[in-house]
Amino acid sequence: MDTKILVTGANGQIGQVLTQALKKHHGDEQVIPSDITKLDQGDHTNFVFLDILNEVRLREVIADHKITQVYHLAAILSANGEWNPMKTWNVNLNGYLSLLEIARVSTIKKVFFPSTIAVFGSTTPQMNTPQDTILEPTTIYGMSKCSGELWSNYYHKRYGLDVRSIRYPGIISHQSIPAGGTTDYAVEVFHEIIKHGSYECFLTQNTRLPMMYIDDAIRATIELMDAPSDDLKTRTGYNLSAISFTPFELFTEIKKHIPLASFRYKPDFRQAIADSWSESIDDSRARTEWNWDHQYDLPKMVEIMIKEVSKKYKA
Ligand code: NAD
Ligand code: AKB
Repeated sequence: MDTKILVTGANGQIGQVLTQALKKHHGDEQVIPSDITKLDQGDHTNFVFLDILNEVRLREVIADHKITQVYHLAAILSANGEWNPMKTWNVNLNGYLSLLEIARVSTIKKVFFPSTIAVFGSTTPQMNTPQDTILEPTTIYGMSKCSGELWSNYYHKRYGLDVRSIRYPGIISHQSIPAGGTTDYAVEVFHEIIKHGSYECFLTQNTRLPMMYIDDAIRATIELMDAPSDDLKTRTGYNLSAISFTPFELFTEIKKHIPLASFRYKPDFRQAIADSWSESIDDSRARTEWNWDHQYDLPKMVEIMIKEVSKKYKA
């Protein structure tokens, strides 16, 4: 059977870039992007409206397109999740359970579930967080993703469904302006500095968090999904790491390019979320089992972000 890929939440920060990368990798016609809203601009090829909570429609889209793989990105992120915990649980976990149940008895052979560093909590070792560790998240987003990981593992062990997952760190990209997450400051800052020359950060200057440039995240996702199944011993979520920095370190790097840039700090409720997460991650298992290696460090990421975000505002 031909590979046919459904991407849910395809219009989000990761989805927009991943959809294009999947089209390049598998062919335009093989990829069906879906979301609850349509983008104003950009590539709408094969786009379908799909609310992950509409099980009937989900079943219909999978059957109509004879879907064989799903990249299930649809979710509500950490900061937004706290405004409506029940809705977040419903979208992030119940939506995922409907998909797993359909996958078990349909044409679907492989599922990608994006997990997150939000599965960690204040009882998790914060430095070099191990793969197998204490998972006691305190956000509803982290709780839903932690449960999602356990369900992924269950469906793999019990039904042989080929579910693969990465615990993404905060993703930094220039293609869209993310909203609703705790790591978003590291993207927002580029837009604000380039537009206005100043930025007020919602985290304190010494809040260290694991981060990753989008190209590394997309390559990791496709490499994990292409890896031989027998090599993958972890069916909850792989720890994945690239860079780890504080707002102060990021802003110092930005100042090397834009010396007049000014920064202030005004922590809000997102500070407590960030404080409960890890500072750095041990991803040696991903490096051993499917040869993961990051390519972007802080200086390289900052240079590209300034160049690409500047182009947007010049245009
Ligand atoms: P995003 O918020 O930018 O995009 C999520 C998309 O899901 C949006 O386009 C939204 O319209 C869609 N969506 C929301 N509710 C839906 C529903 N009921 N049905 C269908 N679609 C719905 O998120 P993102 O940053 O692109 O993240 C994608 C995935 O990766 C998420 O599952 C997220 O938890 C995970 N992740 C992201 C990051 C990051 O830093 N971006 C880090 C860790 C994990
Ligand atoms: C968020 O901040 O909620 C996301 C994540 C790390 O999962 N970027």
